[in-house]
Amino acid sequence: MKQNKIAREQQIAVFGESGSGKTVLLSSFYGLALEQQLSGTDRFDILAVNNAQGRRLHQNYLGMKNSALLPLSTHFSSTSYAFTIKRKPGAAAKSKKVIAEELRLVWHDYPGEWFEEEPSGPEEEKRRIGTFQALLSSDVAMILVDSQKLLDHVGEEERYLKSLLTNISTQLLKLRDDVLQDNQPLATFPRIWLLALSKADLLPETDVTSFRDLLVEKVGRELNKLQEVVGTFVEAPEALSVGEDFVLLSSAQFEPEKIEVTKRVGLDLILPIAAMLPLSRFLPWAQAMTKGTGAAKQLFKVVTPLVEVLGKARLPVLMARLPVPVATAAALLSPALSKSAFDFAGGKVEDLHVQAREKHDFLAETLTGFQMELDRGDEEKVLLRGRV
Ligand SMILES: Nc1nc2c(ncn2[C@@H]2O[C@H](COP(=O)(O)OP(=O)(O)OP(=O)(O)O)[C@@H](O)[C@H]2O)c(=O)[nH]1
Ligand SMILES: [Mg+2]
Repeated sequence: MKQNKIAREQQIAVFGESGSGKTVLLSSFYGLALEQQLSGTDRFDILAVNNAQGRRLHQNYLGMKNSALLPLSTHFSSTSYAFTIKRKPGAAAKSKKVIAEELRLVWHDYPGEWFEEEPSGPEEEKRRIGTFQALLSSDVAMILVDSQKLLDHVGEEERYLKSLLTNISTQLLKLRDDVLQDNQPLATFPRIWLLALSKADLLPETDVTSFRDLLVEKVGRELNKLQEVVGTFVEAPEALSVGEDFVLLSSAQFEPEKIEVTKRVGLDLILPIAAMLPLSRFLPWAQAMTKGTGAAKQLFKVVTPLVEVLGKARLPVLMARLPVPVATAAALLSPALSKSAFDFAGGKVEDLHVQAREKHDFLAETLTGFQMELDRGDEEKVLLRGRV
């Protein structure tokens, strides 16, 4: 059980320059979760594993909400925040397997200045390498594109966008030798790199399609370069999606002397993105790989616990839009998930969600809820998935 619990941990690494909104995003996410305003928090609690960290985020949030105070820039130190997603106490728990029902999210916050400045000494350099190793053990990475910077560069957006992406590629390359041991590519590394427009409230006319178009038009080459750089880190670089998924984010509406924390965009998508994108991508990738390689094993390791939760009947519904034969892929995962199970036709995520709730199957209810949230994000043009 313990092993399952840990395997259901999803990590997200958020990359962005200093001032791009990383800490505000994390603080709003947590504050809204505590106030049960985040989607799904009527059913589950999101709790910081470390109380002191949780209190600091909550304090940031309350400062914004009540006094229009902004968190301080994250200098020198980096921190990983772990959250557990737990069924609410009192919500019908059929069994006592409460611990096994947890999901976990680890969110890496780090000082954006690290992408822009050289380390101040050997100790800081060591800390940076350690942080990058932690960041890079995530399955999903998100690069923040700052709306404020786009506004500051109207008509010459490519200058800002090029420097943002080039800096990330350059920093990754610089750290490559320290992160890779003996130049061996890694099985575990973020394979999904989304681009997120932060402070999207500043660009109300921009929907996710125009955000994607802007990036492809202005910095298509730099995105290809980033993909190439990321590819040098990983085993099986064909199993990567860099710059294929896009999302809009706004942590609050910032008005003079008032921060309206209830007006936000995309925050409800963060958990679903961290949990569900790896599931829908990794399975077909793993299937295409030679069985038994480190990368294939790692991909299976990430998705197996989720597949187990969803069960054989639910999987094809969630993955119906995948171009590959899911049945074969899933059969590789577990002999129990035999092909015949995947002949299950029709059915909707919504129906499965209701069924899971009726059965008090917390994890299945949560994961199908996440999938519905992603679909809603598509419809509202806040999320654009390269492959669904
Ligand atoms: N309009 C708007 N402004 C935002 C939003 N999020 C952050 N900001 C502004 O951007 C500033 C910087 O945000 P932070 O979250 O501290 O930035 P950071 O990425 O953590 O920066 P470092 O810690 O220096 O790496 C905030 O003080 C706000 O003024 C948002 O969603 N909308
Ligand atoms: Mg910060």
